[in-house]
Amino acid sequence: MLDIKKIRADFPILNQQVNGKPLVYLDNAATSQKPQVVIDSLVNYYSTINANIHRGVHTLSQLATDAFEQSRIKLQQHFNAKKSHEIIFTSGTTHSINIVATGFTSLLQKGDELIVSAMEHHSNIVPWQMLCERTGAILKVIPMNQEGELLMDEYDQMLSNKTKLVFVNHVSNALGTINPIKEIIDKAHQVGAAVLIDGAQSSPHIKTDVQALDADFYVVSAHKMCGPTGVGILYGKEAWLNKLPPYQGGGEMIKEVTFEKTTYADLPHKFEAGTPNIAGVIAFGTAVDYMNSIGFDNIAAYENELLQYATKKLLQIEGLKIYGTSEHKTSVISFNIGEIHPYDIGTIIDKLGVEVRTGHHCAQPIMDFYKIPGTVRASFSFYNTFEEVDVLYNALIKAKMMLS
Ligand code: C6P
Repeated sequence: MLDIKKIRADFPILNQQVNGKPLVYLDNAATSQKPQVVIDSLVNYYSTINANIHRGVHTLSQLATDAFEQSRIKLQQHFNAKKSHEIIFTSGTTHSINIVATGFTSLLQKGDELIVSAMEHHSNIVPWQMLCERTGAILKVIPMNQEGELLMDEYDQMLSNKTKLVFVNHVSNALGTINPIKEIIDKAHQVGAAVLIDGAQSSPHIKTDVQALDADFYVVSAHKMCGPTGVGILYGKEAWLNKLPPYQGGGEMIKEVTFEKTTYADLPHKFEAGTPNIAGVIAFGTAVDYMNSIGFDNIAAYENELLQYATKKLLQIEGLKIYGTSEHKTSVISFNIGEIHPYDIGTIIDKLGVEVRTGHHCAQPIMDFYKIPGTVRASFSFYNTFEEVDVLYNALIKAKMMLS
């Protein structure tokens, strides 16, 4: 199906040793590795067309602007947005959510209700809590079960004509659960609420059609999709983006400035004040092309095989408990072994070349739910191999022996 050997050759970082052992990179949910074409795209921009965009009549500026805008089209096509100006370039998911949360300040009243899920990353909790503090709106939480699945009946009960906004992740970073976002969106729309979907963890695994979903906002970080850090998108329906005020004032987001009154530029520039991450945006387009050349169906099928194999293998370790056991999940395994602290496991297996994330994964409410300090999280990408799962397994056996 996928030629993994060939794919791995695209990622220069994978071919190295860490602590004297071959690198086994299983922290893809934190950030993915970058193929050579993406690295080349960054270098080519700086070595051949580096100039500020939308500003100059000179040739370099026009070449840079064309490449930047070409990337917007690529992102529009990838997520099937109706219009290219519905794609706003941001510094990442966190920035995108803050644009929307801040923008809603003037659109809410005291007593309005907002709904979040129990399995969100802090980025999709804190900006909304700040919004509630500013406006007097009330935050309600869709609970989850032990498997790490949302209780949809409870969601149904929460919705009312007071509900103004619902924000949930498409995929949980700490559990891997794929949430039923189409149902969540449709039900919210029935009561007139807008929906923001945090696509940070779905975008590396699932090709999303924002029009088919009917999402009002969909937010993504490039660095989890083989792209560079410091860039992402806010997709918003045109009508919503027109309704929201700009987030930052500055250059490029204006139509006309006088000391008496400033008028704002049209979309997308209204939300893109200042010089953006030009190289990052261009390389994001390259990353999306790269992932599409492999194919999201192929990626999902292969990663699911890896997930099934790794789950079976890891469960052979006595005392290992997996958090997030939904049937619908991406290639993330969050676990603990007995009472051993996740940090200790992470530290030992790092010495064996295995890189995983440990801790609360910026999702403390999930850890509180399970009454644990954190987990060890192994997150797999399409360039990982079955042999690497075996290396992880052996490293965990060793860590368990040393720590028990
Ligand atoms: N999760 C993880 O290890 P930024 O940092 O803005 O690119 O993405 C924030 C974010 C928002 N939502 C979800 C679901 C996420 O997983 C993340 C980032 C990383 O799980 C780093 S904390």
